[in-house]
Amino acid sequence: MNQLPSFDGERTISQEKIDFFADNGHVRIDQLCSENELTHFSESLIRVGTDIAWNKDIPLEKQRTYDRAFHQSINLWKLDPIAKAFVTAKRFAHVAAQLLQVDGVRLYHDQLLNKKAQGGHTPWHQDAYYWPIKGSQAITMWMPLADIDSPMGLVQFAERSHLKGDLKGSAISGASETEFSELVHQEGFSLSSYEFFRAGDATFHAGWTLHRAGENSTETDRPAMTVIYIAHECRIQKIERNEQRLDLVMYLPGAEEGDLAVSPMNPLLWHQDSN
Ligand SMILES: O=C(O)CCC(=O)C(=O)O
Repeated sequence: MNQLPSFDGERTISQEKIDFFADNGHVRIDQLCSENELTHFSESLIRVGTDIAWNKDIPLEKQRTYDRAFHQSINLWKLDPIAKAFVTAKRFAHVAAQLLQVDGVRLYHDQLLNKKAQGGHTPWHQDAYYWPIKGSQAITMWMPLADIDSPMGLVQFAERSHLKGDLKGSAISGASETEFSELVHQEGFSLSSYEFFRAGDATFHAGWTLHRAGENSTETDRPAMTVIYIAHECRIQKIERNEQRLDLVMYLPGAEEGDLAVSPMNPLLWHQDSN
């Protein structure tokens, strides 16, 4: 622990990046964490995440479309001090706050998404479908923990789809892949992805940005860490679906509809007054 690099500093990003995110619903920030810094965290993140991934012992061919997409493990920060230092990094939270254009952000939750060698595609979906958060006040950071390129399954974004809000599609599944593929065609969304990532490069996407990822056709795993941030003064919306109710219980325990989105699971990670 003593030798961990510090993420306590801020990272100011350009107005161009902020505007790009507002227009397109995603943005890339190169080397948000340097490859060298990441080497201190990646082993622990992958180990802790792999230990708790619910589908890790089921052969790929026996899994549902969603589970075949990756081994998914949530809230690593509660289990391991090294994971906690990464997930609660002020540097990453500061970028999230600038993109959301708010003066503070809290943690919603983290996840390791380890797309296994020969793992399936990640179906089209909107993250905010699951969240009991009012408005467009949440954002996902996605950071590969190794160098990766297209055959390993990179994220594809439907440009400007976040501006449409809730597209009322299905939860992530074979059905969402079919429905949203048709919608992308109908709406004429152009698609965008980034071809190559060095470990520590990151993308941020808005909660309502429609996105998917390709399959991993290689023999090498594609581990990526995500951290979801919420604006520090956002509120809990009227619950419309079971997935939101489940998220509320798991990630905002004790909070209810209409309340500020705050619980012991949502530490304040960056605020302009504490700097
Ligand atoms: O890593 C992936 O395959 C998909 C990522 C994703 O859907 C997300 O971060 O919201």
